[in-house]
Amino acid sequence: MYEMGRNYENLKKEHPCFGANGLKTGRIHLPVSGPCNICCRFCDRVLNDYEDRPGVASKVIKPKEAIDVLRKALKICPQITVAGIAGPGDTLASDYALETFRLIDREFPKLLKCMSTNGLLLPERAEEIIDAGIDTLTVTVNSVDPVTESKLNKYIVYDGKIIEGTEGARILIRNQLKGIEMVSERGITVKVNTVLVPGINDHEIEKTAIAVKDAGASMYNIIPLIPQYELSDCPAPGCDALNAARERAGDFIDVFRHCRHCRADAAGLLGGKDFGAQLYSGREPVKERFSHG
Ligand code: CLF
Ligand code: SF4
Repeated sequence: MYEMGRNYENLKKEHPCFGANGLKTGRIHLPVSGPCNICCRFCDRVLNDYEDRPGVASKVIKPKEAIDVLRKALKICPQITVAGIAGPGDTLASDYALETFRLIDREFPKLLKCMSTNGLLLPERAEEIIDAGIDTLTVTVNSVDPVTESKLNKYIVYDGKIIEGTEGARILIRNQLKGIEMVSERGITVKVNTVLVPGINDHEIEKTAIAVKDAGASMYNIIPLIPQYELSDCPAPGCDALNAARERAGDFIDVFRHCRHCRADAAGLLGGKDFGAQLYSGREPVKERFSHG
C-alpha cells in the first residue's frame, strides 16, 4: 500500500488523473476485467487495436499476465506512477481486478493502485477493495435521479436477476452513493466520472456534483458522450457545453479537466504517446487517446 497515495494533496502531485503533471507522470491500464453487470445505453465494448476510447482493449489478460505487462511497461516508461484497471467491463463483476491489485501490492508496492467501477457492487465488495490496498477509486455516476438514469442505463444484473428501468436505476444509484461513502470513510480517495449526455443529464450536473461530494468524493470528471449503441443518434456535447458543465460542477467539487478518455489498455504519460503497441504484440499504435476510467 502506497501510504502517500492516501493523502489527497500528494495525489495531486503523483496521480495524473488527480492533477499531477501529465507530461511527467503516467498510468497504465491493465485490461483484466472483461464482463460487466449493467447495461449502459451508450456502451460498446469491443476488442480491437485501433479505437481510442474507453471500453476498448486489444485483448483481455489474466492477472498474472498483467504483472508481466506491468514489469515491461515500467521499463519502457519509468514515469508510470499509477497502475489502473478500467475494464473493458466492470472491475467488480469478476474477481480478476482485485486479484491483480493484490499481486501489484506485493510486487510493486510503490505504485498507486487505481480502480474504476460502475459501483453496483461497491457496498458489498468495499472490504475487499480496502484489503487489496486500492489508493484511488473512480465511480461512474451519470445521474442521481432514477428517471434520468434509466434513460442512460437499460438494466442491471443484481442478485442473479435482470432489473430494468427506474427500479434498476434506483438500486444502482443507492449502491454507488453508499459505496462511495463506505470507501471514502476508510481513506480511499474517490473520483466520480459522469458521461455528459445532451438532453438527458446535462441539466442536473450540479445535483450530481453535490450528491457525490456529500457522499465523500474528492474529484469530479465530466466526460463527453461518445454516441454509440442505443444513443448513437444523440449528439456529443461540444466544448462549450462541456466547459459550462465543468464550471457549474466546479462550484461544489474539484473538477479534473484533462481526461483523455483512455482505452482499457492505455499505457504511458497522460499527455504523451501511448505505447500499448509495444506491450501487446500485433497491436498498431493508436492515434490518440470510454468505459469509465
Ligand atoms: Fe486510469 Fe481512471 Fe485511474 Fe486515471 S484514467 S482508472 S483515474 S489511472 Fe484518467 Fe483516462 Fe480520464 Fe480515466 S485520463 S479516462 S480519468
Ligand atoms: Fe459496463 Fe462501463 Fe459499459 Fe456501462 S460503460 S455497460 S459500466 S462497461
